[in-house]
Amino acid sequence: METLELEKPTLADFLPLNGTDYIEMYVGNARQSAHYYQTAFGFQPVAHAGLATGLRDRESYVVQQGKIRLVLTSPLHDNSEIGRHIDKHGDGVRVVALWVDDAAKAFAETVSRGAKPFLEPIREQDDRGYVVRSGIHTYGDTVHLFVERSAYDGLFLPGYQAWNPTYRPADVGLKYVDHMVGNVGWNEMNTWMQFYGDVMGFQQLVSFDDKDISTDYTALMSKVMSNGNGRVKFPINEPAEGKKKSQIEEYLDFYGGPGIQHIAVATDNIVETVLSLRDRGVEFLTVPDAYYDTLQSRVGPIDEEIATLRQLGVLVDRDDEGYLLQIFTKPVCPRPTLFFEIIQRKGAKSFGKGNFKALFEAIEREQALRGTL
Ligand code: TYF
Ligand code: FE
Repeated sequence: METLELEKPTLADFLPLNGTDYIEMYVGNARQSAHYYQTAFGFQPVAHAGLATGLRDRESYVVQQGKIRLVLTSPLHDNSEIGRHIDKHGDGVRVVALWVDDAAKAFAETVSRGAKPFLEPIREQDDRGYVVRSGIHTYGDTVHLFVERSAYDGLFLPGYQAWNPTYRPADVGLKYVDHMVGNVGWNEMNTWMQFYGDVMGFQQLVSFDDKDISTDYTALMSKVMSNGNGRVKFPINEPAEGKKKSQIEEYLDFYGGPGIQHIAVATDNIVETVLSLRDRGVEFLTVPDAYYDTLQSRVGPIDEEIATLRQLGVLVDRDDEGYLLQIFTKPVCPRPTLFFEIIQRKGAKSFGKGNFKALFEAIEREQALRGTL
């Protein structure tokens, strides 16, 4: 069973965060990516910036579902910072933007604690008010922007115009970003735990059953950092030696270094959400049938029909406070790098790590049945 505790008593929060503001991905074809997130994932069109708004170097589309805002950005010329990011990483997350009340203070507090500056506080304005943004580097080529928007009531940011296509597939019930996971290099997990602790004032969410996590099963190590109010949670993975090549090492090889591995988005009806996503062509990791044979005894009574979860491949895990349901998409790009997790929490505050062991054991039971173990 997992129980989460803050490691230290909460100190005065020098970096208060209201939540995730947006996630910006650098992609080869922002127009087609935006169409994909509309069509497959049910994101709604919001705003656009590019040649039509006077930009010369990039084109961006903003789509939103619940509180989840994605920005898809492509370069308009060669030799650009965006193009180099795509060449190195493939499509991937460049910016994890955090919503703050004071972007200048967020910058000053984090830089004074050792953050590498990415963007000095800058105020951008249009007829809907102004936004202040600032930013710092984190692992790999990933950056955090701090977005202050209390004096702004426009659609997204100054410089963007409304994007109002008639094509608007329905949403699929996605509500908010639950967590975003970073993969870092061999033995780098503690460095980045310290970064989120010392530089950003996060604390570790400690869980009892992941004592030096399930390396027997998964060849990775993972710890979770959370900001003070719990609205921003960043699990961090590093590879470990195992029987097979670590999936984290594979990510690092294909991504060309550390970066965002998955974006976990919450729903309050995972069965309906996953049914819609499957209808629209989103592909999920398959789960060995044997996983469901022991599910009831592992997690106890749950509201959902196990037959339904089995049919969809939804996973379940329990901790001291409740349970959670989760499912993972296949990577959303050619490289085995970025994927999405759909999660529904029913009290549980953990991340489903019991599923590593349960999945591993299910695979072994099936191998034993086939006589290949
Ligand atoms: O964010 C996390 O740490 C979890 C990790 O079957 C995870 O999503 C990965 C696979 C799995 C259960 C949990
Ligand atoms: Fe996750």
